[in-house]
Order: sequence, then C-alpha cells, then structure tokens
Amino acid sequence: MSKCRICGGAVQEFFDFGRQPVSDTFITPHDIGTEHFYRLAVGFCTSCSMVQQAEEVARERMFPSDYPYRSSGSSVMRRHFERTARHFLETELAGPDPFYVEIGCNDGIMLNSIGGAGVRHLGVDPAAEAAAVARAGGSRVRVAFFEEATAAAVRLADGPADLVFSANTISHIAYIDSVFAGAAALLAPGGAFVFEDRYLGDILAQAYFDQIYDEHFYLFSVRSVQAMAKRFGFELVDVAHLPVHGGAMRYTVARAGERPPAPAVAELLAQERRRCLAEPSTYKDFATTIDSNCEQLKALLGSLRAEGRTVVGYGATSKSATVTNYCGIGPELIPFICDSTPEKQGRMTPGSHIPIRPPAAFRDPYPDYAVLFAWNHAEEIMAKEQDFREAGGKWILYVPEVQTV
Ligand code: DWN
Ligand code: SAH
Ligand code: ZN
Repeated sequence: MSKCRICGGAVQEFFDFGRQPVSDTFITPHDIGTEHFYRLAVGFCTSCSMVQQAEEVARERMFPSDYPYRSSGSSVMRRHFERTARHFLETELAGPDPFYVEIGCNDGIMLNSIGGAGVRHLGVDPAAEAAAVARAGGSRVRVAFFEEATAAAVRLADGPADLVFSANTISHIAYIDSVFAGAAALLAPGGAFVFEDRYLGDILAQAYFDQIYDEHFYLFSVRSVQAMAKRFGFELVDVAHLPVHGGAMRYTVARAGERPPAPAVAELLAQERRRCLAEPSTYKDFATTIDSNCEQLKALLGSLRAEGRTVVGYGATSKSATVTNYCGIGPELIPFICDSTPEKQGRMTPGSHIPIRPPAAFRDPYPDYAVLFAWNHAEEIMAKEQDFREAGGKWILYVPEVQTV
C-alpha cells in the first residue's frame, strides 16, 4: 500500500494497467521507441477516499511546450466555456475592478471570453504553443506551471485575484499542496477558487476506465475534494454536476469560514454514500468491468478483422493511449485514427503506434466500423458524421459497455 498524497492515509490499489506510455506524446515514425513508459496503477485512500495514481510522471514530460491538445477542438466545449464565462462575469467577477486567473488555460477557450469582456485576467499554462494561440486571441498568459512560487509572482505583479478558475487541470497536478498554497497566496479576501474536472461518480457508473492515464493523477469525488480543501485551509462551499466529458463536477472552494456551504454539497455527499463511492467493493466491481470490457473489445476487433471488415479509430484522445496499450490494439486491428487536431496529424499514438490522419481520411472511403475513442464528444461527432451511418457504417463504443451502434 502507498501513502495518500493528500492525507497520508493508506492507499489501496484497485487496478494495474501495467507499463503505459505518456498519453499525449504523439510521435513521428522515426521517434518510435523514444516514448517514456511508467507503471499506470490506481488506488483509493482508505481515509479521505481520494483516488490517485501510484506513480507520478514528471510534469515536464506530460506538459512540454509543444503539448498537442487544443481545447477548442470541440464546439460543445467552446459553448460550455462561453456559458461558464458569462456565469462568472455575473457573479464572482461582477465587482468594480475584478482580476481573473486561469490555471491550465490552454488555447484560451475560456480565458478569451473573460478578457474579451474587458476584465483584467491572466492565464497560466506551461504549454507554450497552446498559450500562443490564447495570446493570439487577445489574452495575457504566463507560460509556467502554477504552484506557490508562480502565485506569489502573479500577486506581486498583478495584485490579488477575485477568482482563480481551472478546468480539467487541477486533477492533473500531483503537487496539489503547492497549488492550494498558491491559491491562498493569490486570492483576495472573499475570493473563490473554482475548478471543474471529470467526476469519479460518472467514471465508476459508466466504467470510463480510459479516463485513467498519466495526466489524470487524481480522480476527484465531492468527499475527497471536501477533505482535500479542509486539509489545505479551504472549505468546499459549492458543487455543480456538469454534462461535459462524460460527466464532470465544478467545485467552489473558499478560505475556511468565508462562505457558508451551499445545500448541494451535503446533497451530493449523501448521493456518494448511497452509491458507495468510499467502499472497496465498488472498486473491485470496477476492476472486473474493466477487464471484461477490454476482452470484449479485443475479441470484437479480432473477429471483424477475420471477416475482412475495415475498422478505423475516431479521435486520437489521451484516453486512447490506455485503451490501445492495455488491450494490445495496434495498426493490425486499427490501421489509423482520424483526428481534427493539426498538431496530431501525421504522427502516431504512443506505445500502440497507430497512425493519425486528418478527418478526410475517414470519408475516403468510409470504413465498415469506427471505434469512437472520443466518446465524450459522441453527440457532436455522430451529428457531424451522419453520412457515415447513412452509408451503412457502424460506431464501436466500449464504454459503458462494448457495443456497435
Ligand atoms: O483532461 C483532458 C482533456 C480536457 O483533454 C486532458 N488531460 C487532455 C485531453 O484529453 P483527451 O485527449 O481525451 O480529450 P478529448 O477532448 O476527448 O479529445 C478529443 C480528440 O478528438 C481531440 O484530439 C480532437 C478530436 N476530435 C475530432 O477529431 N473531431 C474532437 C471532436 C469533437 C471532433 O469532432
Ligand atoms: N482548461 C482546458 C485544458 C485542459 S488540458 C480544458 O478544460 O480543455 C490541461 C492543461 O493544463 C494543459 O494545457 C496543460 O499544459 C495545463 N497544465 C498542466 N499542469 C499545469 C500547471 N501546474 N499549471 C498550469 N497549467 C498546467
Ligand atoms: Zn487520503
């Protein structure tokens, strides 16, 4: 058993994916064999229930200056963050001269809406090339990893922040004590630290096992975030369940005693107790489902190949690294994955070495089947690719179960 990164309690490992590559390291053909591998294993803390990985990958490996993910690749996510920006402009940023800081701003998908409203703002992100896109959108970005030292420098240069916001990033940071220390140093009195991340309750309910990969060091629940906030001098004062990325949760924390917790916190804690999110049996069942789904997916792809059917992948996601490498799926079963991100096209998936091609390759000609690795964007993608279905094509989904639709 390892020690919990949050509370020091005993972490009970519940799944080991074995040797896995850094998920966003999409390589060129002559980089084959240069990928970094590590042991991807995940456990839950028997004290604070935080789900966390056994091994930490160096942040510089996961988030280099040419980090290829671009948040704006989804119109659904662009609309989500436009709505989110409007919400904060009417609430946390409604004061006379508000200052907004965003951790993990990536290409400015949220930051540009805040800056565009004339609000003083600063993004913080080590992915220099994504930051350049945000700057081209009119935003200020400090290319750095947010931690206590960064926060102190920002406070010195720009003053206290009314809102520190982050989406799909805080769970990526193993050294989260330094992040909370930074938030404490940076936040104005009465300020809020708000972060949204994929939700453990949905991952367990829908067996989203491929949400487990190097970048997702933690899988948050309301109970584990409440414990984490308390440990670092904050208090969880509001939660909101979101439909994005297969199910996410927005957590609002404030300095302890500064705001009364909203009823939603107690309501969702009660729901987690009813769903046994802190019970070992829940994770045992999850582990069984992971292996069963992976066996079924591999068997389905093998039989389609034996029948001479054509199968491609759709969406070269970080998630696909776990699926393809744990299930042993390579180009012999999926000859290529199409993806709309220019920075990924022409490269190959880490470890499994499946070539990544532009969306045009998907239609020329349509395959018989397409494995939807970007299942969290299913509605948007299936709407975009209606002609595929009309031409007789079928999608292969592997969460919550293996099925063709
Ligand atoms: O948590 C994270 C999320 C926010 O983004 C990060 N750790 C890294 C990354 O994870 P991911 O790669 O699993 O994210 P997505 O948003 O599921 O990736 C979707 C992929 O599919 C992108 O490469 C873009 C591509 N795509 C496409 O080809 N056509 C996406 C859409 C919507 C499309 O229509
Ligand atoms: N907020 C965007 C991007 C999420 S991807 C969205 O919701 O789509 C995670 C982002 O966090 C990447 O751009 C990565 O470079 C950044 N990141 C990782 N560690 C960070 C840290 N310590 N401080 C700031 N950004 C970080
Ligand atoms: Zn713990």
